[in-house]
Amino acid sequence: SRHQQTYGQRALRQANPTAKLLLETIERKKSNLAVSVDVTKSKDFLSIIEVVGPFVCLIKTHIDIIEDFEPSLIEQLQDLSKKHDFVIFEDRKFADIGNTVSLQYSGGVYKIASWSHITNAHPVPGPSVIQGLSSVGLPLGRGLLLLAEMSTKGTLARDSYTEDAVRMARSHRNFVIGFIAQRRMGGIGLVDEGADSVADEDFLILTPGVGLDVAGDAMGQQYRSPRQVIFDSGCDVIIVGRGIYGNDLSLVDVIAARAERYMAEGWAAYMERVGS
Ligand code: 5BU
Repeated sequence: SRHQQTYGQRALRQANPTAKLLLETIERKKSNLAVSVDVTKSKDFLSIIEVVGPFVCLIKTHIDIIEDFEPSLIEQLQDLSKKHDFVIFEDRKFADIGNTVSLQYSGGVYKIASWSHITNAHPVPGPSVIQGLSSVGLPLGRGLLLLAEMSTKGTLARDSYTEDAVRMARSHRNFVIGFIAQRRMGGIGLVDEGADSVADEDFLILTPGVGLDVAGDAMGQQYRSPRQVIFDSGCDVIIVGRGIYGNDLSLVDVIAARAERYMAEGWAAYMERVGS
């Protein structure tokens, strides 16, 4: 039984403001595409976001790879988020004790909690990583994704580790809005409805490792198509990086055309899933 409710229906039942915002944005823009902007120069970062902005529900960042970072970059990112109506997700992958992650999330150079609607954490430290991040993010209305699975060859995030991640999320439903994973997990609409499923929970599943033209890269990345991710595996958001901006920072019209193509494929797979 695949997840057949619409994004809009699901938005109505979300208590976390960020989960609601993301589902409403997807419905409004008719896009379940997130673009991961993994470039090292501020200028390229901003110009890619300006081009793909109209086609995405979310922009995913690795802010610490920007070589010429200045705080004004964040203001420009926030301006683009308002102009193009997308949610911001800093893919920080926190993985330390609660006290340390709370400082990494709120402070340092990047002050991630002050601007990123969503961030993520590895479950490896146990529930304390959620407690630490939640102490900062919950009062700000932020949302957290747990890394239940990864897209890489040989990932250790599988089997009982993945199941424990779902249990950890379940105990922190006010702040944990879903998972980075390769298939739907938790609650209604499970692809394989396990004994552990809870009928009324609705986690968001954001899925990296999406590409239409190549099977992977030279460093263990593995790609699947938007249809495999959204229709076959019941995930909610496709995350695409190099498949859209290219390895050589292609021309803007090429980037726009690719974003439009992934958006169309992601939405068609969703329409097929909900049966309309
Ligand atoms: P790509 O260019 O589409 O391969 O970029 C994928 C992005 O998603 C990149 O920023 C990774 O850090 C991120 N990612 C991933 O690829 N696989 C995972 O399992 C996780 C994150 Br978690």
